[in-house]
Amino acid sequence: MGLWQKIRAVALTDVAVMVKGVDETAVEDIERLLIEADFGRVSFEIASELRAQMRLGRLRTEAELKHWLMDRISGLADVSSGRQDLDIGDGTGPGVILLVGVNGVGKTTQLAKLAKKLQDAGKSVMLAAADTFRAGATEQLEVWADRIGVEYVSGKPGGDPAAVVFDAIRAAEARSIDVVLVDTAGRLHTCGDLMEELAKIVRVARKVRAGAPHETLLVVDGTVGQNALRQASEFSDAIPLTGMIITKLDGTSKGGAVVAAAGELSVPVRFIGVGERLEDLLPFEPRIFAETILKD
Ligand SMILES: Nc1nc2c(ncn2[C@@H]2O[C@H](COP(=O)(O)OP(=O)(O)O)[C@@H](O)[C@H]2O)c(=O)[nH]1
Ligand SMILES: [Mg+2]
Repeated sequence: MGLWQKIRAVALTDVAVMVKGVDETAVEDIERLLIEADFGRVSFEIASELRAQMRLGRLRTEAELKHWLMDRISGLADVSSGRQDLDIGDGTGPGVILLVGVNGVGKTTQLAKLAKKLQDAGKSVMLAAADTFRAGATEQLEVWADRIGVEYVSGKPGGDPAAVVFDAIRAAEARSIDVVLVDTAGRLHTCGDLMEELAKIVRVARKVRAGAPHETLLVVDGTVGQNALRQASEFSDAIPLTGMIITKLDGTSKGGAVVAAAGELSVPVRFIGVGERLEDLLPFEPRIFAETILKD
């Protein structure tokens, strides 16, 4: 059962509810359902606003309740201030886009998808394999680069990731390439070394190319629940984030946690990953997200 079906079941089956509007028990049930759907502390905010609506005698029908929740969830998800396009700098040199996040969230896959998107938009792209930590990470990126038909720069296994970024930006400058997409290592986000490594990558990128990194996107698995906020705040403490990508939203109406985290940190969600194929990356639309979360 989806979230909306559950809400409907607890809130709208009662005849009294239909007559008088959503009642206190129903509000508490909805609050619990939001918590279960990973909305975290935002659940309490939504519930208390719902309670206020209830006291005013609003939200008497199923349509009214659904509409109100939809507005509330899309408002919550909307920290983008309308920004959609990727910032790739002023064109005097390559734009630098960094993807960061813990292991297995889908960084390398989203990087490939972004490369394809940029290429389709007429941009030349270079991939930088700055995950020198995990065995096989460079090969995985090379396979994508070949498939998409873009260049890549890699380093030695165990080598300094910042050096790969340095080389990639220099190579992109020399070849007048528009965008460098940097893949980074994951490991545990609690690992201090990783955060230092990322901070160094940012410092080096900034030194080689003014304004770089133009985007630093945190990739978060949309199914991880409350871990999302912890991951997001740890990365955001270490390096400035310009956006988030929520992955693995195919076949799940989860993702509430990531959106709640985005809201809490004021870091906009920019894209969502909805599958493993190159075309499975969509711009994040708060309204569509809310509709998906609350689909019948
Ligand atoms: N279902 C689904 N799987 C994804 C998505 N994005 C990535 N994956 C899969 O998640 C796994 C880890 O992806 P990878 O890009 O290697 O993660 P990384 O460790 O962060 O670089 C792979 O099996 C991907 O195919 C997505 O949007 N949906
Ligand atoms: Mg990877």
